[in-house]
Amino acid sequence: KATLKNEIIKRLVEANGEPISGQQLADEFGISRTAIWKHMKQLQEKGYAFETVKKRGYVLTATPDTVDDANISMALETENFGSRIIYEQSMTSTQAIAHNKAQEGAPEGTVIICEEQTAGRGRMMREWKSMKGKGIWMSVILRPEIAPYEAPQFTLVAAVALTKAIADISGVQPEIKWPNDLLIEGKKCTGILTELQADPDRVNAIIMGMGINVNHQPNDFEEEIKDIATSLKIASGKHIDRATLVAKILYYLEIYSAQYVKEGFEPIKSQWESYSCTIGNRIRATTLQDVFIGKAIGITNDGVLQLQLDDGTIKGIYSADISL
Ligand code: BT5
Repeated sequence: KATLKNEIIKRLVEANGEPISGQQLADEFGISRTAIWKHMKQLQEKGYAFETVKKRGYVLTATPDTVDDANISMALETENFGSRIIYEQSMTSTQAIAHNKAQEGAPEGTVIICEEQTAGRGRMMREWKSMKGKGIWMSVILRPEIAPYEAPQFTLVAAVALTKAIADISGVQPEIKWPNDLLIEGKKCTGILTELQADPDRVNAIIMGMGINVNHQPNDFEEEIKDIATSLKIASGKHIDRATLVAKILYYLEIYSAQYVKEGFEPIKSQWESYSCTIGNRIRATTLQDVFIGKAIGITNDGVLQLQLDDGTIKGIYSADISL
């Protein structure tokens, strides 16, 4: 049902302003004109607008400011990612739902996305603020054939994909803060959450969670994050079409995760380094057990951060919060 509506929208987008008659749509999709008319009415209720050119048919004139499946589908340029999209207005956490869907066998590239999360989360069960209609709150199910120890590298793969997509669509180039933040002028616009379903020697699924502040105004941010967060709109000065950005993220994510599986981390690592604001700086790394201070000198081919401590020894950091 949802996919037929998506197909209709796609058809009207591809028509590029040429009217298409109800009869023609009915013939193409093998349903009655009345059924087409009902779909059009439901699409209008969702925020799509059509001009009906007398006797000649429908022209699409507006799409809603949502990340619904129809809106994303019409911007998709992927082979496979995003061919299944699960969308709701409100979800507890796209991450929680993605875990269930992955367990039920959802294929690689399945996207879970919503307008608002009521229980969005970061690492270590921290809260992730997910204001309605302002951001991209989504999880993508990946099924790469890799060993569990390689999975943290996917955070870095996603960071590169996100950075490129954001730069393409907004014109603003974020920096990557190891391991899972994207920053613009020192403020966080994006957080990544990589979670696993794995056997001891094999990954069954990676649940790749991404939270992006897109169209927030400064006043939209909650008290707790107003000093540390920014949005693409604040940084670029323009309203961003979220569905287009989602499609671009899926495009790069598909390319870079395939490249990773085929060629390993190295080609992606050099891109990652070019966007990083961590490497070369003196930082403080807070791990679960300890605090280490030193100079971040690079990441290994496994994505492990190399920290040169003041006594000259080099410490590999697998997971931490970084501050300057
Ligand atoms: C992260 O955790 O940065 C990962 C965030 C992942 C969110 C996505 S949204 C879709 C999917 N579904 C979910 O439920 N989660 C994923 P971490 O590095 O632990 O950072 C969390 C910290 O970022 C919080 O403690 C706050 O300080 C800050 N924070 C919370 N909400 C924020 C926001 N909207 N923008 C910027 N910073 C925020």
